[in-house]
Amino acid sequence: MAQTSLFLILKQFKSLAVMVFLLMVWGAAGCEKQEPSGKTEAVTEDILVGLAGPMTGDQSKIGGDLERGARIAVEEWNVKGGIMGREVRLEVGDDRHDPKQAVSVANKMVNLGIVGMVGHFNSSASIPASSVYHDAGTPMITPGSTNPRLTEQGYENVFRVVGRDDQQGKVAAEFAVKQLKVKRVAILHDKTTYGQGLADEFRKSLAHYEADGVEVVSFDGLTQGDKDFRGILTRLKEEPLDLYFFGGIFPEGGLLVKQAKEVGLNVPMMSGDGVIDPKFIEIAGEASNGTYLTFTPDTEKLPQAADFLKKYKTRHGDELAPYAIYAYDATNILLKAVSQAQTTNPEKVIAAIRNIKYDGALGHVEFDEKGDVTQSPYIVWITQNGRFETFWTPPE
Ligand code: ABU
Repeated sequence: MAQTSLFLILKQFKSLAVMVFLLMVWGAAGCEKQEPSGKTEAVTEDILVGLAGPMTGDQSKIGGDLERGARIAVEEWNVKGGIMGREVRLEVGDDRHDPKQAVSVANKMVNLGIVGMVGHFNSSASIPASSVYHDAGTPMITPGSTNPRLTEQGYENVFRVVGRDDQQGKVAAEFAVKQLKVKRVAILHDKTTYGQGLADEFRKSLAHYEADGVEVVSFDGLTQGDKDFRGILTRLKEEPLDLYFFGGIFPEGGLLVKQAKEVGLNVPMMSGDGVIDPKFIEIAGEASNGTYLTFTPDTEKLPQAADFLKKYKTRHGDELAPYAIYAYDATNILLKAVSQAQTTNPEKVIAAIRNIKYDGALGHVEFDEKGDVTQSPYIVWITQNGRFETFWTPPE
């Protein structure tokens, strides 16, 4: 089979000749070699890429998508012969979208000698974990964390291949006011770094339209993991409202729209990139129809995404996996940087990521001085007939 890598074949045979060959490759790769910067390379035969996200629990669909996307990238590099003659291997950590667990995963990854981290997904995990990677000098590229604070810390090792919630909140507010013509808006959030942060950004952007009579009538936090939001939704129903906004992730987002219909709150919900997952539609059923969401443009329409999507769907089926492609590109950027630098020395890999010009499945990626992508990617989607469809693109 074409994908059977040289490394797997080598592992099958324990002859003396193979052992000698492996030792030569290992030596040539400079395991534990001292780089000019003074930093010691990881003591490992393989090139280890870390990946972490919510692999178990209510957001595990996203964690699985990330892992499947990253594995395709790793496999493609190994089919090409690895990097510097070394096999690339993925080490997966489960942070359960819990900040403490994320720090624990980060420490484990650093101790394992990863060349860099693809992760974490949740901003509430990425931000505390980023301090661990920063102290260790380990590069980190998140495929999903959008809270602005992540790249505002001044950490030279931190990057993201997604946009930021200040950009996302602005697009959501512009759409709500100029397209939906809303005047009275309620805002809910899940009290997480991402959810409350996005809700704050949406509120800030709406404030620019106060002179047009736009008003935020309430701003309330829910508890992530709760299952019954009928109380607060019933209270919102008593208000004259045009829209309610939710900053949070699909498990709560799905319950909110479902229960809103049950209590008779018949105005649309708008939310962000944490809700765009097929599980949202599965949870909410028909009530999901008419929900507006900010996310990036449709990858199905990107010619450069076609090969990845074909490979992904052949292996894992047609179910939408919005963040798999982000993990795929993030992994490729990290590995391209290692390949360009021809070393796993973290300072050199970070410098290579900073200067990268990468044409991947999502298009062209370059990073600004903070580690953010140079273009704001957000458009508005709608849920219709049990599927997500692109709906509105902000004017340039
Ligand atoms: N940006 C989608 C949700 C992940 C996060 O930033 O927490």
